[in-house]
Amino acid sequence: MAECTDLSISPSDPPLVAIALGSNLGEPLQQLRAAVKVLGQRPGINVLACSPWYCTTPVGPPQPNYWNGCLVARVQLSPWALLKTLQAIEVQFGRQRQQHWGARTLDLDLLLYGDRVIATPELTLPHPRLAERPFVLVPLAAIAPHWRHPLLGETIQTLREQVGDQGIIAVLSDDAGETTFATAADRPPPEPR
Ligand code: PH2
Ligand code: MG
Ligand code: MG
Repeated sequence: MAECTDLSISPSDPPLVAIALGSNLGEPLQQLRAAVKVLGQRPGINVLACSPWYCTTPVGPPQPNYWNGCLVARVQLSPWALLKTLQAIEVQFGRQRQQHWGARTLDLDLLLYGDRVIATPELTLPHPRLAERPFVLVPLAAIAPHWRHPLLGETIQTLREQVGDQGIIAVLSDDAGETTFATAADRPPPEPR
């Protein structure tokens, strides 16, 4: 008889997941902070860490700059149940089905679910573009540098070093309450005296 036992999840060991957050419409920072709170209030989702927020240049069609961040959570939901939850929260925050790679009030992307590798029409894990995107790897490396990409075998920190800082304009730490600009050129001009 064919065995069909999934040993990668056991009830006593809820898996860690990494989720990317992005917004470039409405009040992005307010929406992102509210989304972290809403996610953490959902049954079966325990948010363990949230990165600083990064202002990033848009990838795709012309549109406003994004604010991006990542969080790590422990979940007691299947990958598909978690995906449905993320989609429902996007809708709750006014997300419209929009242009491919176009502007949005809230984007929640499931990046990693433990070391699971999944390829179905509705869900691909790890996220297929995770290793290419500074706007994902820079925040993720801030909270999960040692997590290994289950297909590439490299750590998030190594992948982050490989992609560099392209498109990262500024970083805002909610703890420090301070915005740091990535390059002098992105700094607003000083106030005239
Ligand atoms: N998301 C997209 C398309 N382009 N660009 C940046 N900088 N950040 C994003 O989160 C982003 C994007 C579609 O999900
Ligand atoms: Mg996205
Ligand atoms: Mg998305």
